[in-house]
Amino acid sequence: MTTVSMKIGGMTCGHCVASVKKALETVQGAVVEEIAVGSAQVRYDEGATSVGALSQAVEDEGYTILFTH
Ligand SMILES: [Cu+2]
Repeated sequence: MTTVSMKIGGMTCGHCVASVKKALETVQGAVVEEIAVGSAQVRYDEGATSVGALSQAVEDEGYTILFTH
């Protein structure tokens, strides 16, 4: 398992937090460890998913990945 921190644009409120959390949790192999307005920390199985797939799930909800590390 690996952890990635994401800075996310477009999140403004608790609804956004819930939407991003749900989007990340639907990615197989991903566990949301921390989430707040503008950021998320996700632990994930490298054999099941990738930072690219996690980022795509967030962007599909209408938010922007500013950077990951
Ligand atoms: Cu919101």
